[in-house]
Amino acid sequence: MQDKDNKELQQEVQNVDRRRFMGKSALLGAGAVAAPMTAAMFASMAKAQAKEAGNSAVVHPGELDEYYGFWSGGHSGEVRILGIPSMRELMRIPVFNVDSATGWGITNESKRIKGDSAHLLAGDSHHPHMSMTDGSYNGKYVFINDKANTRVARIRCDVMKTDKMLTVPNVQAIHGLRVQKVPYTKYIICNGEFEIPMNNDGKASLEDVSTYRSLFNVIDAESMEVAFQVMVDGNLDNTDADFDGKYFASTCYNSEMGMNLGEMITAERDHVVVFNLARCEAAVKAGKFKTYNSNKIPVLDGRKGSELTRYIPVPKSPHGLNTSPSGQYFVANGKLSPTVSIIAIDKLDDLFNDKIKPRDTIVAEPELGLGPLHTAFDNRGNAYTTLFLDSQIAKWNVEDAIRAHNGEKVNYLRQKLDVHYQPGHNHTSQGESRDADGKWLISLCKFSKDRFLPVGPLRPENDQLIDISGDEMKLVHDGPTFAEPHDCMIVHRSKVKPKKLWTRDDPIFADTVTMAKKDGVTLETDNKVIREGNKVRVYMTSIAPNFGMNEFKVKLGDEVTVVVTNLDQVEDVTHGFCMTNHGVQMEVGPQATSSVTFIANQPGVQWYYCNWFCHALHMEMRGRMLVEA
Ligand code: CUK
Ligand code: CUA
Repeated sequence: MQDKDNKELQQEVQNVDRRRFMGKSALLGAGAVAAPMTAAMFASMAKAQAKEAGNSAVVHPGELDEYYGFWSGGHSGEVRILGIPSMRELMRIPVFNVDSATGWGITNESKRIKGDSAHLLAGDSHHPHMSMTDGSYNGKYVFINDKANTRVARIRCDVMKTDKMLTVPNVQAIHGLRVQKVPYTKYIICNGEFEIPMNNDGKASLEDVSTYRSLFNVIDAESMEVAFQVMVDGNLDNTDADFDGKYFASTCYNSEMGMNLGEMITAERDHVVVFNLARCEAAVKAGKFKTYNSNKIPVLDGRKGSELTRYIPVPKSPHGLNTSPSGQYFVANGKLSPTVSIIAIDKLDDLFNDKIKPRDTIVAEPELGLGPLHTAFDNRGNAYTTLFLDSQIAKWNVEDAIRAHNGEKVNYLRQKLDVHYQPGHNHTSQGESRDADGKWLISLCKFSKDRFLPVGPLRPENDQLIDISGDEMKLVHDGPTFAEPHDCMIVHRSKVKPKKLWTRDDPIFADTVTMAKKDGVTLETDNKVIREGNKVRVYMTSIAPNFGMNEFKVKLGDEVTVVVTNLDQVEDVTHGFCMTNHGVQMEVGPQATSSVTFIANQPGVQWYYCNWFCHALHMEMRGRMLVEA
């Protein structure tokens, strides 16, 4: 299946190349150049053309991108899908926000998924990461954290909708998030960043910071429940997993447990905390845990001296933590230090068996420039580190950095490229998986300054596309983005298989189907009003350009639930439902059911209409709610 896709893609790429080449030579032929082209000229031109086309950022109208890019939306709370290399925004997936277009946060289905946090209107999403099998993306889920409200959500990639959300207990502000890579994504790992008292019930002294803790969280990817948590010393920041299924590592700042900036940066060194998965699972099984805040989640003690963790000292306030796709190294990015620390993963067994000291796992600390935040990798042994203060990407060679550390005279720095401006994360095509392919690099720049037309005091950010396929990095595209993508991941399109229509047994609206059954309603055929006291359930179908019901009657003050089932089987024929003057609207995809509940608080005639353009008679697709006073 995948091979077939790759073949198809290759064929397409060849066709594109041919078209582009013919276009250019035709242009040359038609121009004012009178001298006839020699065969040699033609050949060298073809060669130059072929090299350029090998990694072209041009995607012509009607052509498809080679990669899906999943972007976090920062404090917009959403996730976005971009096509790479065109950088065209393809879709927005509302997650922690409320979305007017799709009704996310408004419909009953989305409120059920949001669960105990459905009343929250805001979020701060930083780190989108796709589930993996044996270190390769498997196209099943994308997970994302909410720093603002301590949540983790899951997006189902077959429909590109959020299907699970969890508020993580015992911690505050989920920050770094990644997935277990090997043997498969059984767990999502994420960091509780802000330290809080254990228990945080306001009963003990809040001034006594000695009870404040930050926890590492291990969440079951299928059930989306917390499997266990590990208490650490210091504040956790970013995290990543190895390619052996054995270790997770997190950067850890504020080992001082300071409560203000000055106190947080006094120590010369902070840590990378390494977690031993097998030992943690065994400790949970053996019951060696405590519980807090009246919930049952096992909390293991992974503070200094524990069997479950090791603390590797690194320069103070490290930030990004990235595993090299070869599976050999964890790279911790210095932030305040101009260096990154390279940890050899094959030394961790010895570290956990106390045969070596923590610092013995560090095989190099190359100096790269000011403000290293995050590192990405290609498939040729090179790393790309964002330098926030220098506004640059440093390209360096990992093995050369290790040789230099061992005293050899080699220059590990390959190139520094100016980016615009102040980059945070960067990401290479498939670079966090085994399938790093060294084609594209995205630099997520926090400021765009002079790069775009001014649009008022608030400016867009700038996600820059960089061609890394050659010896030199080349900036090829500026991409303005709205607040505030922190991170992205880039997956080959052959790995993602979205559906074209919903299936009637989809779990996202299964509870609504159950409710209809209880009311004796068959959603696919019935158009019916069910009254129960002052609760009214209105079931209707839709087929372009008609709702199954042109009018229904309720009484002023009734609680009305409208359930719409879209019977259209045509790809892309999405209907909507909006009740005028009631602040509710929703998307109803082909073959899906959506529902929304509101109070009929205005007397008289209230029109409802379809708000997703579906048909030449889309404007006529409407009906009346008759509200009797
Ligand atoms: S953090 Cu934002 S630039 Cu939340 Cu991944 Cu480093
Ligand atoms: Cu149905 Cu527009």
